[in-house]
Amino acid sequence: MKIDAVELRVLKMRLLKPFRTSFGVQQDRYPLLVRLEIDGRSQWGECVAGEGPWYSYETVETAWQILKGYLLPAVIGRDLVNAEALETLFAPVRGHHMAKAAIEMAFTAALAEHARKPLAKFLGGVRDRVETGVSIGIQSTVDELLDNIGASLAQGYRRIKVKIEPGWDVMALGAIREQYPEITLMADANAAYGLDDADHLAQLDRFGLLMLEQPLAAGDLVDHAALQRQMRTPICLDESIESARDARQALELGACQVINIKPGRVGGFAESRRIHDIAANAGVPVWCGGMLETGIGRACNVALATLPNFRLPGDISASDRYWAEDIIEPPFTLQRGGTVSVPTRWGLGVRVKVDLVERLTVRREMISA
Ligand code: OSB
Ligand code: MG
Repeated sequence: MKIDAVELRVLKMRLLKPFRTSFGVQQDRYPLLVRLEIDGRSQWGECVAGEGPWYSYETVETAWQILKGYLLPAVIGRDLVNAEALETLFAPVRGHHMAKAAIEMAFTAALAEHARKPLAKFLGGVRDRVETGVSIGIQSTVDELLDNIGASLAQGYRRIKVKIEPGWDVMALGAIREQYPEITLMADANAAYGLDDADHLAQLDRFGLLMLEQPLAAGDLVDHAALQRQMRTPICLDESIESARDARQALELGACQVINIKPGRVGGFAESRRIHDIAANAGVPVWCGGMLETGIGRACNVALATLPNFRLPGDISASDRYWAEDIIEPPFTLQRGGTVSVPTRWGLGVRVKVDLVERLTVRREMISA
């Protein structure tokens, strides 16, 4: 199959509520969408890069630039038999996995459609629904945090993840456990601590957390291994794992017991699958993270999370958790048991509301050979 041209767009979308992490607070999301033209048909994809270089060095601006300047010129007009062929053409560009993944995932969805299979089946998925949880940002008060958790549980979410940072950790988690001793609870620090905080972090052991996500800096595999030796709570890595190589080294070092896979962070579905397999062979469960995606990225995450070793609920909430109106149809909704149904139509499996996308677009450009 050949990609004839690619349209890049940035949308402006207001989050229903501001989202605060240890990096800062966010009210508007500027999703970068790609539309591949393949055999006269459109295939949409989403780049998950953030607005600023906090979670990753990649941003909406850098992804646009790397796509336009390097990645798209390397692939437009070339015959591509599979996603691995695309990866080979992208390989000379160091890093920039989110930019690469936007194309790789859209192209994989096109391959699935061509093979007349839903994306999940094309990837080797084994489920028709996936378990989801919510990621709750840092709140101004403990009361707000408890209200937020109560509302999420009432909606049917079965796993609660809360963002933590120094000053919003032991006290906040203690308050949650007092009110909700039994819920499946975990915390995500987004790299806000150092190994000097090991004694402090070890206090989290008493809360029976499902896991502690990314306590230390992205590059600190060795320090994560040292921290894991000092705590019972399983450490999960997010920012640290950008490739299958990172996953292998993290597991060899004992730096984590769980891996959060975000296909955008690792360059797409093919690399996600490799990480999935490495973890499965090591007996380590994985789950699918989220990046405040629109329905397009959400559909990709749902499909990926159907692979067998995605054994823990993902950050794949329903469309209405973040958006007043999603840009896809039908929107993702929460089903019984805190699950989301896997689309059964061929390819990406959801229809993009092109008129709405048009109205939300703040920047666009067509890239062709
Ligand atoms: O660390 O998992 C993270 C959102 C943006 C960047 C990083 C993270 C997150 C989330 C939200 O936790 C997950 C979601 O999309 O629901
Ligand atoms: Mg995280």
